[in-house]
Amino acid sequence: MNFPNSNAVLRALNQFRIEIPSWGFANTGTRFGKFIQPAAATTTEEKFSDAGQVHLLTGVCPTVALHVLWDFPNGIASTGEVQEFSQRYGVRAGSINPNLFQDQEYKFGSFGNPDPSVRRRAFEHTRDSIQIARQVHSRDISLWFADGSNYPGTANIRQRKKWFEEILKASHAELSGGQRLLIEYKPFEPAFYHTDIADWGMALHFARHAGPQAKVLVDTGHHYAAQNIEQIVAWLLSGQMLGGFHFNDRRYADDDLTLGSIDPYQIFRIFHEILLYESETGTPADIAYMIDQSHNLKGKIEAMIQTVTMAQELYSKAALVDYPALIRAQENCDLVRAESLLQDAFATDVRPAIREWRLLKGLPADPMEAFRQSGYLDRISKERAARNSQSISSYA
Ligand code: PSV
Ligand code: MN
Repeated sequence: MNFPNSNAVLRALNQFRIEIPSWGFANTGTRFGKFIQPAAATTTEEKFSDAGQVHLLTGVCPTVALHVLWDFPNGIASTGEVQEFSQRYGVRAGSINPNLFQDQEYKFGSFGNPDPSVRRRAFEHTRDSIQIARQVHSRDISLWFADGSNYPGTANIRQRKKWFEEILKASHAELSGGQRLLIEYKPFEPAFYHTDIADWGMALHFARHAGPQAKVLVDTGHHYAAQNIEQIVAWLLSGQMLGGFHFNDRRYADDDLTLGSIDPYQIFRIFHEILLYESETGTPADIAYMIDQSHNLKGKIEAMIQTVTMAQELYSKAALVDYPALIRAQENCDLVRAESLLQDAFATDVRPAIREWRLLKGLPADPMEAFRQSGYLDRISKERAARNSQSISSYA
């Protein structure tokens, strides 16, 4: 390898794992419509099969995030088959995502709904999801809420905050020892006036109030355009409140674009804050790295391999920062030197080192090429085309 500190890259690659979302393999769209792909997964088994391919070729995606409503069609009764798929396709169940936004009851919210029977139902679904997570040996339950309102004066913001506090605390009480509740925030969409958990401060408040096993989940797409996400990350790390990430990229809002496609330096800076924290404290940060992307136009499996590869590259680059030199430069207010240390690491071409690492691990040097050569896409396109074309006609 032709750069200093290349061992840091190998160490980083050995420890880096990233979770892929089951919904990234399914047909998705925008509110203007869906473009159906012949190879898209329509069953939980197919999602496991596709996730298994990504892990087989990259070696760093051993878990798949599951959405309860979409992947456990019979609720807790589906856990047996999920375990079977896990065995068959070589990827474990990862974070479990309750769905508190899709059913008609949730039109005016879930934990923040003025109707106590809906709040009760939302709590029960969360409790069942925690039980599902236990059954499939999964640690994290990721909570995202669409709750909010569209017009001033239509919702009692303080009252809803209180309901959230109560139900999150009651949900936390359902966790077993090793489990965690991850609380995600988002400033807007689908609510366009107020959102009940709009930013990291609100998520942090709710997590602290819920109990010690609750942490904050940062979805990189859930910020206003100019927000300094790495600062949020640094603050959450310093309070041991950062539980996980949903990675994706964006140009305007929650665009669900491929990680690093628009602003790779931002993801690098996020990884830098984490690796700096780990190097200074001497302890690994207990963070679940997850991808939250569903590609509407790109081939889904290719897009996932592209994302995972990019995540590895950016993480490896961040591992190249020379910390002693950085700390010296910061102490001396040597601004250009300090900034250059980040820029030099970011500019390093780590791809040859990653290829070497893959070969060392018995993985294909180029997972994308290996996927294209594998014939998997042709096979599933043929097998799934009929079902997917039916969904075109039912959609029209
Ligand atoms: C909402 O925008 C979100 O980021 C949440 O994490 C959901 O679980 C996911 O997207 C899929 O809808
Ligand atoms: Mn998300």
